[in-house]
Amino acid sequence: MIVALAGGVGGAKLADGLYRVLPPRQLTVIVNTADDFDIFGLRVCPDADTVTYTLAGVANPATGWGIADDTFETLRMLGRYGRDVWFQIGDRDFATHIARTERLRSGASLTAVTAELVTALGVTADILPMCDEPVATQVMTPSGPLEFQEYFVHRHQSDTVTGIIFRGIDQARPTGAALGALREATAVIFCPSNPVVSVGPILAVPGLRERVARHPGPRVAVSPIVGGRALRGPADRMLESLGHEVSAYGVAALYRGLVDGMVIDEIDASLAPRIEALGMKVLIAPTVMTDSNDRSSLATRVLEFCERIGQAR
Ligand code: FO1
Repeated sequence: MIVALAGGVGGAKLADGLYRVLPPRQLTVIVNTADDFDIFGLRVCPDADTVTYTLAGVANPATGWGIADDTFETLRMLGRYGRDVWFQIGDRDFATHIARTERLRSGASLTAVTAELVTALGVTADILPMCDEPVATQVMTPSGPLEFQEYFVHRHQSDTVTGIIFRGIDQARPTGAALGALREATAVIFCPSNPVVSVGPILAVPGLRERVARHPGPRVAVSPIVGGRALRGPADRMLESLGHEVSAYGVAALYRGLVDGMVIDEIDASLAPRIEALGMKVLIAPTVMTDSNDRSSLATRVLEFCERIGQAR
């Protein structure tokens, strides 16, 4: 069993590669839930849905999130009723949030509901929320604290980030399913997701960081920073304003003590000695995934790297 830790679109791409190259039922993805929020009375879980839709082969290829060929009639009507419609939810995507919210209100856990949605879409990987309790990322900015989607979508990540808070994290607990998957894991893979607001909340669930730190099998991270820039999203600007080096080395430094190996892009090959000096092995590989072949190739390279690290232990 391979456990992958993932956030949004970049993480979903590598998770998809792993899903394609691993034997059936050998992948568990633990997803960030600190981007989750309520809108129009519905619970929306962007990262869980992005991973689920991607593995199900129904994700919108243009955005990476949402559903391919979705229509937006419900949102248009909500706009006519005067609702603020900055968060683009398609009609089919709405169905996911309605189904989830209904089950959560009837008392089901987020883990159980997510499993139902994943199964209904024909995905045979396990996709596990990092915890069942609500956790919400708050972004500190010079204009004051912002809820994550307000910062990310509504304000287009244009604010300088001076701090991050995961509200509710102290009450969060690792789920039995996540702990069970980690117990079974032959390797743990940190997907190329934002280390601060995607992988960060997963590791902030009390007990999970420690669990990963003492994991007996190989643990490998793929850098989401390539050539000093985030492939998508605000990770580069966030790292900089929070005082971290904006490079694959900066990401490796954040994961020190948690991973045995870093996968960095060919363009960053010169960073290898500094990353090795952190006590990590380095794999230099093409990490930019533009199509499904890239996803599978990178996943294969990452799994081989895990195997080599495992054998050398
Ligand atoms: N991201 C956007 O940039 N704009 C949107 O309008 C938007 C809508 C949306 C709807 C459902 C969903 O599951 C995700 C959506 N996302 C949107 C993506 C998402 O908010 C972010 O990519 C993640 O939270 C960051 O990982």
